[in-house]
Amino acid sequence: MGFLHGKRALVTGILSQRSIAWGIANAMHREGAQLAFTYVEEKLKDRVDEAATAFGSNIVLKCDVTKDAEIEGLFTDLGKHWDGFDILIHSIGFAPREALAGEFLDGLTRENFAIAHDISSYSLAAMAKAARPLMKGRGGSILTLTYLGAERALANYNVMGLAKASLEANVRYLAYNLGPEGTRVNAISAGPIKTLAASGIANFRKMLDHVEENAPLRRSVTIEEVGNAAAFLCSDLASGITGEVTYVDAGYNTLG
Ligand code: 0WD
Repeated sequence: MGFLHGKRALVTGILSQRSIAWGIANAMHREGAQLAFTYVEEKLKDRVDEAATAFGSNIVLKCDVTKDAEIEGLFTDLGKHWDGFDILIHSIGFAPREALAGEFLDGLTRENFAIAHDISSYSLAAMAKAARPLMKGRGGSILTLTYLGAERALANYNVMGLAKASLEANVRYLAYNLGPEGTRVNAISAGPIKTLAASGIANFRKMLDHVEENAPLRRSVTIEEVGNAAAFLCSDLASGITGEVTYVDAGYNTLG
């Protein structure tokens, strides 16, 4: 029996089989969790339907996190399938492409800043708030994905680094807020992985090559490795861990 047997998990952010969320869903399915999924817009629904089928689920719900009504509606709809659930995977991030290339100040506008923070950080707290009645008192777990650019100035990551710094603070405040009712909140800081979102970052291949040459493991990480760590962090095996950022990056962050 898998270590997530009996757990129900809502997975956001599946866009393709390359998505980090795919690796997470795969590991959670293997460990016995029941899964539900979200999609952002109608034209992407078919892909998410395919993922759901692959993981034995028929719960696929719409949620564009820029819309309050869709966040509320998501959990109202989920409540019709499940009277409660245990795991919320937030694998959502976005910044306008022009903000993810070249100089930080060149791509900086009030609008780019707002969009990056709204979709990549605010959405975690907004989803946690709307999910609260369904997650309360179950020993549940919320997990998001962050990146080293939150703590270090990295070329091209720019305004997304600010949004990820906000996201990591968000994890700590949510963990403090939801801890008394038994819900844990954590982040995985993943090393660079070639996904659709990553391809929006200028010179992404260079970042990947640099990690592969220099990380202690001399390679990058896979969505399977992030998925395994996510399954652990959201399981009862990690019942003492909350408010943390866990690195799954082949050790890259430990370099001086
Ligand atoms: O190297 C990487 N790939 C890393 C990614 C390293 C470290 C962290 N991350 C983070 C990302 O910043 C993101 O938070 O992991 C998370 C998942 O990213 P991913 O798996 O790399 O990317 P992808 O498969 O493209 O999924 C991200 C998704 C969106 O895809 P697009 O390409 O459409 O932006 O976030 C979702 C969407 O599925 N998303 C939204 N979901 C709900 N409402 C919205 C929205 N408004 N916008 C984007």
